[in-house]
Amino acid sequence: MHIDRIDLITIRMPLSAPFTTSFSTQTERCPLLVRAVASEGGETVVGWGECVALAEPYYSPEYLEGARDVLQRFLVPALFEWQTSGRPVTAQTVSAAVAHVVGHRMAKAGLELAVLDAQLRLRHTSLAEHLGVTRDSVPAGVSVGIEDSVSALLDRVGGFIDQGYARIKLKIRPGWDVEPVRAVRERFGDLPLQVDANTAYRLSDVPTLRNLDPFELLLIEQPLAEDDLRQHAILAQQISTPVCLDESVISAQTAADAIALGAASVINIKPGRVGGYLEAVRIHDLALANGVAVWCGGMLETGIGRAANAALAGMPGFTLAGDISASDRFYRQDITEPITMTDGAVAVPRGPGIGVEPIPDALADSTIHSIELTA
Ligand code: OSB
Ligand code: MG
Repeated sequence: MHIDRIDLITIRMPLSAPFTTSFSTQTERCPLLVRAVASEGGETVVGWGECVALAEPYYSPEYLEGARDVLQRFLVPALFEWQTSGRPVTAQTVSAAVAHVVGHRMAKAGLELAVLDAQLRLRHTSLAEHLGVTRDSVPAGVSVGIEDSVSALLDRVGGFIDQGYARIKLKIRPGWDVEPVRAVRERFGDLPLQVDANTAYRLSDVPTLRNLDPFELLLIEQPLAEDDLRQHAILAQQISTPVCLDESVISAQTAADAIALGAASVINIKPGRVGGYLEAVRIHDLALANGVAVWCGGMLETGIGRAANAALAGMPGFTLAGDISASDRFYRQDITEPITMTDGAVAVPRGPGIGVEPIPDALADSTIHSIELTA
């Protein structure tokens, strides 16, 4: 496969409602799409990837403009140099081609996905088939932001339950934890429910976190800081809610460390956070071998990343519902044909590659910045 050209396309998409977490309130999303034009044996295809870095470095060190800069100045040139020196460019070699760049996993993952999509399209294979996925659909969970009041939260959750979501995740932070969880349990009963703190607590908050025990949550996601693996292990001994890691797991190596330390009995796998779909698969395999449940997280993806996540989440170790919701959870208009939910599940895409592509008009209407890089 020859990569002829790579475009970095930044788009702006208004959110249908503000989304508040312990680290920020978002009203719009500006994803960076990676478009790879690739050819082989006289056939030319376009592969798409999505870099999930947020606009600000509040969830992880990466952010939109930084990701775009590192892609433009370091990652894409490194891939072209790798190709020019005669080494094969495939999704499996992207990580080696850019390994000398430290970190920047979301940027690397966006590039890898574009190359992977192109490669699979050239082989007329879907991502799901490539991953050995046999399921037709995956259960759809929804991540519900922090609201101004408990009654507003109950309205929001009720709306998602009416739509058929299979699992609800509540964002929490100190001052917005036990009360909203109790209210949701009282109103909606024993639905599959979990919480996500995005690092907002400390070990000294154990008494508060223990108050969540009676609600039999599926898990608490990332209660403590990203680099507090040992403290997560201590916390896991002191609460009955299973501890799940998100921000802390940036690679298969940290996943292995977290499992060995007892810091996580569940792992949220986000391909962007760990540097790509291939590393995500390695974490899946490791977790499966160790009896650790995994589920697929989300980063308010467009249809591009959402479709790829729906394929990944079909792998056998993904035994918990992911943050895999329909396009309309966040967007009135997606840039691809919308990802939809039927009977609480999202279909595993079966078309070539990731199975979706941007609708040209929708892409043009939302593009705010574009860079063309040629080999
Ligand atoms: O912590 O899982 C998270 C969104 C942005 C950044 C971090 C997180 C989230 C979500 C939303 O919870 C997941 C989604 O539905 O895309
Ligand atoms: Mg999370």
